[in-house]
Amino acid sequence: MESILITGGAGFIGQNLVHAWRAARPTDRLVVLDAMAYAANIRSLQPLIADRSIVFVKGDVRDAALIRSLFEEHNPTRVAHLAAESHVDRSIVDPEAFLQTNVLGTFTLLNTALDAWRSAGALGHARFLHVSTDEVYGSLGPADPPFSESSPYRPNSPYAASKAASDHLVRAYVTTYGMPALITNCSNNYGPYQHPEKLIPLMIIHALEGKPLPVYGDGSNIRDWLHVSDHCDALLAVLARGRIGETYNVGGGNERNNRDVVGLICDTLDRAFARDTRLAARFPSCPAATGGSCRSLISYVTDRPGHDHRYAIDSTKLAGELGNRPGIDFEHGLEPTVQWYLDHESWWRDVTSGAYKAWIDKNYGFRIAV
Ligand code: NAD
Ligand code: TDX
Repeated sequence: MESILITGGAGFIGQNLVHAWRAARPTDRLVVLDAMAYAANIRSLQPLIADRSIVFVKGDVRDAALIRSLFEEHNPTRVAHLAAESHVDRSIVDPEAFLQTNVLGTFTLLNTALDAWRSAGALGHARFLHVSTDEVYGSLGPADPPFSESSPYRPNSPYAASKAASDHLVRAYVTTYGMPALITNCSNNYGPYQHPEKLIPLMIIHALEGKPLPVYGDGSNIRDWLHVSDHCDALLAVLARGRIGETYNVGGGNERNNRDVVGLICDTLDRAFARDTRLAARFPSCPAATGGSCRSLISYVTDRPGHDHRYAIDSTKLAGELGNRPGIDFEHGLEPTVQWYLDHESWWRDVTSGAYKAWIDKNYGFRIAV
């Protein structure tokens, strides 16, 4: 049995990781720390909190006194650090929050974990996993090889720059202080519990509500889609068997451009409405409710400033060293993801009320059809 601290455990990947960890290692003590910022939701964790299979703490990774007290009380020897501001468009509107959480928060957590492990003589067997992104490597041209662990850092958005800074801090702590840390840089995740500000849930929900599907620019930008459960498997493998001080890239092997992704979402929804006639009564504004296609809602709008053209990940190192490979191809992962949002309407209605509406006005209000 081990004691694990998961930060950002109420976010999209965090919730999936908590469930994956519980299933894979049921006797471990899981302590989940999350500030419960706008993207957080603990509904799926509530049964685990109620039956005491996890300890949930609402708090900020920048709060050194709180982190110290968590180490004193629970003695975690594993940390999975996921807490972050994670949305590129928000980083363009309000970069400061990204520097606060992603840079200062990572610094505080690293520093406090190092002190605690040093005092407890635990540096030799502890592990700190910093969960980062492929966006630190910048953007690829159409013919470039995928990003490898030795690709240069060329972050283009304030989000990517803040994650790059946090990666550098982790690396510096390994080299300077012997911090037992590892870094993963993964591609775009999708799956259950993703906040509706991100491409895939946003498009599903807009289509259900009969709203325009705002594709930035000409929709030719390419992302490498990784199902969140494949990502969680990779995180478990790296934490268990990765080499200290190393970086592992995690990709899905599913490069798709945004035009195709949005088209596939539309086709998947059209099929779901044809299969299940009750959907028309639940979502009467969706074109598929009256026999039309969700594709009619696609609208090309003003591009994201500094929009990275293409991400692709070379996961050879992860597969070769740890035997970990993604198992879910995009078309097979998308269908149940769309179904999850159809089955969890009250979940996304909750997270798309209030402040979310203000964000949609702010981010999409100025974009014009192109
Ligand atoms: P998310 O935005 O859904 O969740 C982030 C969580 O961190 C939220 O629950 C939020 O409340 C919490 N948080 C924010 N600020 C905090 C603070 N100061 N203290 C404590 N908690 C705080 O993000 P996600 O998509 O789950 O991403 C998780 C991690 O994975 C992030 O580090 C992100 O950079 C990285 N990542 C995500 C993707 C992706 O496609 N989603 C891809 C690559 C890397
Ligand atoms: O309304 C939209 N229209 C659109 O065309 C939105 C929200 C996005 N897009 C485009 C921008 C990107 O090319 O879709 C693509 C995906 O966008 P996001 O879902 O915002 O993801 P991205 O910017 O690629 O970043 C994601 O992957 C890397 C995560 O949000 C990051 O946290 C992660 O590090």
